[in-house]
Amino acid sequence: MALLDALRRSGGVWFGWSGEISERERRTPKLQHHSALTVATLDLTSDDYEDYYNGFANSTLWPLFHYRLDLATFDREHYQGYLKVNQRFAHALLPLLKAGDHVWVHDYHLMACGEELRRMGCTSPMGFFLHIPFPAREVLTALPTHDVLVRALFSYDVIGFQTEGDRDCFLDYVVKEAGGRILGHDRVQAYGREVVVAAFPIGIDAGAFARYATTREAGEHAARMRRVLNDRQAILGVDRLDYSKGLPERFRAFERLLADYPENRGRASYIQIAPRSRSDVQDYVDIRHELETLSGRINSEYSEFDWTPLRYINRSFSRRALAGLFRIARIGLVTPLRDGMNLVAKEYVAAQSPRDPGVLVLSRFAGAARHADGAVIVNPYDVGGVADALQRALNMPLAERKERWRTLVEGVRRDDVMAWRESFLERLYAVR
Ligand code: GDG
Repeated sequence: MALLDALRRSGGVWFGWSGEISERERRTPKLQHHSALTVATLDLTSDDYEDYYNGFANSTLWPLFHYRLDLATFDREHYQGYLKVNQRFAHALLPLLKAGDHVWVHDYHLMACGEELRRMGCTSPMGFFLHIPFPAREVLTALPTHDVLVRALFSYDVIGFQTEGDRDCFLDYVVKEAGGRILGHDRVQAYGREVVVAAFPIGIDAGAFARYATTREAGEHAARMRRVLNDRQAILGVDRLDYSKGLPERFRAFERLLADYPENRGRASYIQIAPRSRSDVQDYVDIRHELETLSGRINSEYSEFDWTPLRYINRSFSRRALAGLFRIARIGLVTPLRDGMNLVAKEYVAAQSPRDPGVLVLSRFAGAARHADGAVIVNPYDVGGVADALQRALNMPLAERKERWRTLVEGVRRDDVMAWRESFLERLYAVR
């Protein structure tokens, strides 16, 4: 989404996994041409899907980088699968590159892709952007192959992180584990190379999202929701069903709100939209069961025949429908235990009506909290603290809501996806 319109304008190739599994290990990608944009994709084999995607990417790197050492598995076969797919992607990409091209690689699935491109003689300027947090050195070093992976990152010319905090963790590793040197002007030297390392906080297309919120589809969803709410206040969460998003803690915080502030019984409803993701990984099955149990408990304890406290929905909605729901929710509840940025927080802000904006309750552990002065910031582990914040937000006077929203929306509009993309590309284009 973030890159599509830039690629459409500048022309270029989007290259990645097709999302399909097939047993034939093709070396050449499938190409689809959309005027100046070419979409090139490769399928994964079922072994790749297990070892690379479900394995090293989503059962090792994802939990580890989100500080969940307890969930991370370390399996050599998974790691070999990760390297193999990264190499295969590099081999398939190389013939598509032309002189003067720039390569921008995204996220933890493809950290080792640049190294293979360089090994094959690719001299194009290459950038890498990590969408998820970069963990503290003490956490990263639990990964048996931490040094190989960080070394691989030094094949890129520009390494981008979501926040200064992530960048600092990376630099701490490079200096203390790899004997690297920080040279100033975002330049860092290690493993015999000099690269740019900087923070580029990602944003959204705020204008487009605000427009979604006033479309007919948005209005229809908002009206349906209003009918069931029947003048009650809505607390809304929208997250991929992932253990990093802090959903069990969030359910408990809502339960605590009803217990500690009983005036909200029959007056506030919590709607949680959580489309399933990575359902082949056991930890995702486990969290689903935990949430089903919790929502059942809360609803059976507090429901009235004319009031359902918690609506927990496991399917996805269109972006316009989401925008409509965001607009009428009094609280946008975004409480990940760790998150690179969290775009839902920004989308909630963009979708609000200036005349009657809602309140963003945001975890301090989301990258988005770094530039969110108008939000009510919470510690998601502190269930009672989140319940107190919900109570405060539910009772916040209109004048304060407006003031907080104005501060927030200014940031969301200024640090939008275009600014993110341009600031990264500027650094990449400056590479000689
Ligand atoms: C990773 C990092 C970083 C959600 N439900 C539906 C739906 N969504 C959309 C949201 C939002 C996107 O998915 C989720 O983005 P997040 O940023 O919240 O989280 P991750 O998926 O974990 O993304 C994260 C991000 O990369 C970007 O760098 O911010 O930290 O983890 O746009 O609205 N979209 C639709 N239906 C749904 O039901 N259409």
